[in-house]
Amino acid sequence: MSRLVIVSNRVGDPRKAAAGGLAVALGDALSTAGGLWFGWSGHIAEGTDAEPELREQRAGAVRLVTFDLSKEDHDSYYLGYSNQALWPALHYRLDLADFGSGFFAGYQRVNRLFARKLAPLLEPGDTIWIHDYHLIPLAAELRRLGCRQRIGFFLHIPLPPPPIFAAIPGHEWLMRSFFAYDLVGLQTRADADHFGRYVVEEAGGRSLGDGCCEAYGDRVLVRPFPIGIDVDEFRRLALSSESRETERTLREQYGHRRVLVGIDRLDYSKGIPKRLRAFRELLANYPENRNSATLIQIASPTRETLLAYEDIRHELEGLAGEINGEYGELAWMPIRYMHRTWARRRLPGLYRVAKVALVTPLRDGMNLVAKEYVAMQDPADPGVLVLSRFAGAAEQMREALLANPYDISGMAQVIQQALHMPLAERRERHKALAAGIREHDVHRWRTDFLRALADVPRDRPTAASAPA
Ligand code: ADQ
Repeated sequence: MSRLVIVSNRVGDPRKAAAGGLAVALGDALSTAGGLWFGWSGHIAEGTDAEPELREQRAGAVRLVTFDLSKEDHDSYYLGYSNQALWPALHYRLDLADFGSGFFAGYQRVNRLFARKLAPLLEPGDTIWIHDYHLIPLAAELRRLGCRQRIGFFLHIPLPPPPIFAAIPGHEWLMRSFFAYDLVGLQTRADADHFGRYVVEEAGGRSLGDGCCEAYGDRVLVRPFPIGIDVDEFRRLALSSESRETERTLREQYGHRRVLVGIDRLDYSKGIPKRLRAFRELLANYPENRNSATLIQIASPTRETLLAYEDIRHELEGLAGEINGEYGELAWMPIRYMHRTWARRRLPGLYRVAKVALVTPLRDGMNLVAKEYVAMQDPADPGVLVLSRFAGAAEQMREALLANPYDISGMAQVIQQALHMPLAERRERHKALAAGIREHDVHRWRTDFLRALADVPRDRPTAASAPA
């Protein structure tokens, strides 16, 4: 088996349970295969001029190799192009996208830096797996340096339809960059269809079937690989003292009430304000839930320095305060809002106590919280998952109660249905959902992707696609 080299913007220590779908899924992948994980250390270097040095740590069988970014590179590549241009645009939020001057140059410069630092560490037989929107052009940069290894790419966030993708300045260049890979993995069939449509409608190329796309005189294989969770690992977490203690405390505190839960990074794509508004509407339209239903919303801090994130934070604090002010009683607060990251070990306890999970993003690549919630339910008396039809997970999890997060009254109705669903229906839906998350777990995701990458026929010149 060839050595696996994973490249992502941030390198996570697979021994530590981190908050963030990417770190969790890749930690699982690397611990099994061994190999090298390469990326930014998360630190900003003092001074700006010197070429950054590589640092190496070992985590069991895995080598973790990282480097620092200069402040300028961090601001333009990471905060700028990745998180103020690509993140909103790929989540269909062109209104929030800032294609500011200097961002794009920083993005190109740092991708070149990644390639320059990584290329000397590579061995001829390596399989390279690059992750996410920060590093779309990395394969093209590596090809330019002569790397001929198999290189796969996985996009953790959505790939929007052609009219939205084509609004990104430089979209042609971005799309050409995908063609330097052997395999491009996307979360859903819909994302893969969008890619194929762009190739035909915007690039004048052809979709040759079975995910093979042809354009720019080159070919790339583009397929959906829906990411999953490690069901057993997550269930084991439920046995930890932290999880059990959390469950016990919550049951004591909320024993006779119905707990609903929302767990997200505090990001505008997650639709938290609309969720809170729907919960307010539930209390207004269905008064039997007053003094009974309690929404525990945990929103972990993320990208705090960006204005859009500060805005949403203030909006949420205001909303939670308003709703509690309007409906709260001395002995009951409708919303418990916490702006912090919960230790991963405590999450199972919270999922188990919740009768309903509200996973209602406006747009999400997949959403692993939906899968974690299902994994933690008691099959004999399971809770109900309310899932946005715009989460990638909705393509697989059809037995959830699907909701349109833009329709506040409709969402309130769905929450009401979830809170009052008969046991037989809850069991039936849960059974199907639990089978699905077990079948499409993180191991299946990893092995399907790596097998497809190993199987790509290599009958093309590998440097052909590097866009200028
Ligand atoms: P994220 O946007 O980070 O990931 P998600 O899939 O929900 O979203 O993963 C979140 C992970 O972080 C889960 O394991 C969850 O338990 C944890 N987490 C979230 N909020 C937390 C909190 N407040 N406290 C503690 N832990 C928290 C990106 C894409 C997703 C895609 C993943 C994986 O945006 O669409 O599913 O990558 O590909």
